[in-house]
Amino acid sequence: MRARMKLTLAIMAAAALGLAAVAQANQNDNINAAVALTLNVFDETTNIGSTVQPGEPLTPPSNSWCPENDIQRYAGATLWYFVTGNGKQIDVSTEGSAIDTVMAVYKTATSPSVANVIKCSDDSAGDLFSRVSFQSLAGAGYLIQVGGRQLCPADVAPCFNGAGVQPAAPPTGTIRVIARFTPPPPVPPPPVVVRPPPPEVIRPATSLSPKPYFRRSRGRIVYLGIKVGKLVVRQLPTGTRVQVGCTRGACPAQVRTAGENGRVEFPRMRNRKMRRGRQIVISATKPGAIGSYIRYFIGRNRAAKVELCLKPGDKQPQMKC
Ligand SMILES: [Ca+2]
Ligand SMILES: [Ca+2]
Repeated sequence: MRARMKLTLAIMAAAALGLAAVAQANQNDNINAAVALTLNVFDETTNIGSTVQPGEPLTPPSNSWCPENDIQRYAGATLWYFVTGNGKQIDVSTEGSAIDTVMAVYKTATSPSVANVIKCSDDSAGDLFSRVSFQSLAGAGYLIQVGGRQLCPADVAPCFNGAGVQPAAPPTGTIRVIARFTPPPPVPPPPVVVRPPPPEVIRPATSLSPKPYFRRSRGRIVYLGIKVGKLVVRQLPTGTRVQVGCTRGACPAQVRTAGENGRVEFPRMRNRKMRRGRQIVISATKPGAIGSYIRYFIGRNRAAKVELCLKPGDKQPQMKC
């Protein structure tokens, strides 16, 4: 009873605010005159003088499809509204109405019935106001029925059981209806995948400054290989370990580590004669980096360079750069 006293006070407050004065007449008394609601815009219409049409589904005829608080509800002096689904959640409420309302939503544009009712509500919006939320289909029509909550003589169930217990006259006054669309909850962003940075790639520049290495024999020049001018390895990340060796012991194994200038030179290769068929092998490596593996194949009077890459930690090349 306290709630109903609150509603009385709410009605008085609404009257003070002139709520009833702006309400429209009940032009949407009948189903085929349902008023189209604009989403997020209040409609204020009085149900004074509204009726229940013959065959109109009332809200509800039994508590099997409006079980709120397990008390049967019965809407009288009904008004009808219409919304078009937008594929999102739609929330319809009578909050702020001047009377105790009951509401039902039907998935149909023309013929509401027990078979197509979606949901009904008596007091879901609090303070005896009604609220129905439903997932709409884009383009589908929905009829909304709102009436005054029919009161039984003692306000106890059953209000109306078709066995002769008749309800009292339904409350009438300004009914305020709003349909809001509720966007679906935001989809959480995909987890950020933190990928490790790509490994550093060592791509040195090398030079031998080679000159043909030959001897004269009976007035003819016989090419024996090349003579290294100087072996310089440049464009090295700081800390790169550069190792130089030759096949058939043609040169001593040598190791240098690059400083900030990114350059190392191998003085023991200076003016070194490399006979045809020998190879100079240069590897440049650094922990965690893709290293460089270079072979110079000594020919008759030139050196052919082949460069491969070393996976981090490997000593033999397994990949092309
Ligand atoms: Ca009606
Ligand atoms: Ca109610």
